[in-house]
Amino acid sequence: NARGAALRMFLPGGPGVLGALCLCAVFNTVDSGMLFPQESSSREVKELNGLWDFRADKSPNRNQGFERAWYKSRLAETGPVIDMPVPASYNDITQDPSLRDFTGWVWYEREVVVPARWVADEGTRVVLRVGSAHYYSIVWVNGVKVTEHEGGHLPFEAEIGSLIRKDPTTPCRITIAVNNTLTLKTLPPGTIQYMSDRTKYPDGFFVQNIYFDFFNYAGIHRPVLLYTTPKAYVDDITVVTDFLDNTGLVKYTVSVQGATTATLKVTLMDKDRHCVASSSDQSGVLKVVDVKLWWPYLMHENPGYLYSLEVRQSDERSTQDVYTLPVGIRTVNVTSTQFLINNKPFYFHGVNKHEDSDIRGKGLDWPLIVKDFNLMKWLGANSFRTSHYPYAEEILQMCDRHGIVVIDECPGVGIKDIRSFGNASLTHHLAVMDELVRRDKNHPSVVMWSVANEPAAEMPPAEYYFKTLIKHTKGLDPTRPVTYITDSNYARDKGAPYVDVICVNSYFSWYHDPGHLEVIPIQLNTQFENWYGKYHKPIIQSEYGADAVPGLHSDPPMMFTEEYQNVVLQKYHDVFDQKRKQYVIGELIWNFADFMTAQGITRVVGNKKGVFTRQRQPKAAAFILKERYWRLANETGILPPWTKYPCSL
Ligand code: BDP
Repeated sequence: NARGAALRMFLPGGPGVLGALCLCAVFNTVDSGMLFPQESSSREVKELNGLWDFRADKSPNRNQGFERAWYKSRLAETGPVIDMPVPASYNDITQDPSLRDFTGWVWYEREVVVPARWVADEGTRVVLRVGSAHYYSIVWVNGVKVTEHEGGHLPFEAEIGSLIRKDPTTPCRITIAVNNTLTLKTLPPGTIQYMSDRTKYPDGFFVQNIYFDFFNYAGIHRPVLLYTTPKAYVDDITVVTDFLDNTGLVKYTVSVQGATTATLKVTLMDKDRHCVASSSDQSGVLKVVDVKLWWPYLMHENPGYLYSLEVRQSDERSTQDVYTLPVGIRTVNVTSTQFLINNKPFYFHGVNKHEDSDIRGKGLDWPLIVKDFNLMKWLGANSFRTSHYPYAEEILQMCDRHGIVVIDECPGVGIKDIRSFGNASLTHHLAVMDELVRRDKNHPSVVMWSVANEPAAEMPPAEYYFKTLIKHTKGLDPTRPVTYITDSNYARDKGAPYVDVICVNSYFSWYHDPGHLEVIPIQLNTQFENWYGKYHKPIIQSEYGADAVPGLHSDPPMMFTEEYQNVVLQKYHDVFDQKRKQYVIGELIWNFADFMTAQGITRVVGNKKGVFTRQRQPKAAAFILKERYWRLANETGILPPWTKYPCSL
C-alpha cells in the first residue's frame, strides 16, 4: 500500500551509501582510516554526550520530518521535543510503549558551541564523529547534510570545518535522523509486515519482524563528538606484529592525508615511555629487543602488555600531527587441533555477551563496562565473543589492556531468508566487514573475525555467499582466522569448508529433548565427532546454556530453575573435558548476563540464560563456572602470583 511504499522509501539500501568495495588490498578497502579519536598535542576532542532534543516521527508514513524539512530549523520549532540522553537507546527512557516499540525515523538535535579558535584557524580540520547509531543515519549541520551511514554498531564521521566557518556567529546545530527499520538487505535482516485485515488490526498496522533473539534497541548508542586534526594529518595506521626468539617485530604502515610531502617520526615506546625502536619511514618493520609479548589474562603473570606507537608528522617548519596507537605484540595461529597465541595453545574459557542493560539498552555506559570486566575476571573468563555485532571500541580497548581475548563478530545475525543471500545483501555484508576490520584491525585482543551467527547455511546460495565473504575478510586481514557461528546442523552446512575454526552452538536438553538432561553426554559427543570427523578443524563450543529464572529452585531439577541450569553446564563440561584433550579449543557460555528480547511466548521479560542477572548479580551457575574457569586457568595457563585458586578478587 501507499503507506508501506512511503515507509520503505526511507529504508536503508540506496546504492550510493554502501561505500566503495575493493576485493584485493590488504587492510585498505575503505578510502580513509577510522582511528579512535584521541587528544594529543595536535588534536582536541569535544564530547557531545548528554541531553539532546528528540522527536520520533510518528506520522503514518514516518516521512513528515523529511516533508517538512525538520533539519532546516531548530527541532523545537517544528513540533514538541523531549529530552533524550546520548548515548542510550531511546526505547526504555520514557513511559510511552509506542516509543519503546517504535519503527521508523527518530530525530535528535543539539546545538554546540564550537571553540572560536577552531573556527578562526583555517588550518584546523573539525570532524563530527558518531560512535554508532541504529541503524540508518543522516546527519545535518546547520541544515546542510554532511553524511549518511548504513548500519549500526560502527562509527562514521564527517568533516564540518567549512560549514561552521560559513557564519561563525551562529551556533553549530547538529541534527541526526536515525531509522531502525530492518529489511531483507540490512544487517541484521528483518521484514516489515503490514496487516491489512481491518476486522483484526487498526489502519496502518505493521510489525517489524526480526530473526534474532535480542531486543531491537535503537538510537544513538555511542558517543558523539567533535575532534580536530591539523589540515595535514595522520589518517590511518596499521600494525601487524610477530616475533622471532626474543625480538618483537612491528610491521607498520602510516597513511597521511592533506600533505603532498610528509616527514614522519615513528617511535615505539614501552610502558615506561622508553623508546625501544624508531623510524622515519611511512612503512617498515620495527624491531624490539627483549620483547614483552601481549598475553591473555591468566596465561601469563603480566597480561595485556601494551607498547605505544607514537606517530609524528611534520613539515619543514614544525610538527603537524601526533597520534599514539597502543600496540600489543603477539601472534595468532590455528592448526587442525589447536588455537595458538604466541605459539602456545590457548583454550577459550569465556562468555558470550550483549551490549544490554536496564534503562540505557545498548547505550555505552562506563560503570557497566567496568563492572562487566570485574565480573569476567572474577569468573576467570579469558575471552568473549561480541555476539551478535561489533561492540564499542572502548570495550575492545579494555580487552587490550586486561588481556581479554575477543572473537569479533559482525552484525550478520538472523540471515535466515533466502532473499538475504542475494547480491545486494552480500555487497552490504562485505562493506560492513570492511568497516569492521578498518576499525578493529589494530587490537591485539581481537584474535578472530566472525562473519555471522547461525545463518541458514544449508541453503544453496550459502556456499557462494560464505566463500566470498570469508575470502574477502581474509583478504582484508590475512593475519587472523575467520569463522562463522553455526548450529549443530553439520551435514548440510555449506559454509564450513571455508572457515578456519568451527564454532558450534547447541542447546541439548533445552530446545531439543527439553527436560532430558541425560541426553547431553551422548548428543554432545556426537556433535563434536561429526564436525571434527568431517572437517578436521578445531572446534569452539560457541554457545550452550539454559534459561534460569533467578530464585527459582527445584530438585530433581526442572527447566528454568537454577538447579537445571547448573546440571546443563556440568554435563556439557564433562564432555568438554574429554574433547579438549583432542580438538575442542574453547567453551563460551550463553550467556554472561540475562538480556532483553522481543516479547514472545518463550521469553519471560527477556532471555534468562545469563549466569548473572541483568543487574549483574550471580545465579548459582556463576559459581560453577567460576570454579571451572579457575581450574582450567590453573591447568592451561600460568596463574599470576598475586592470585591463588580459588580466587578472591
Ligand atoms: C542461539 C542464538 C542466540 C539466542 C540463543 C537462545 O545464537 O542469539 O539468544 O540461541 O535461544 O541459537 O537463548
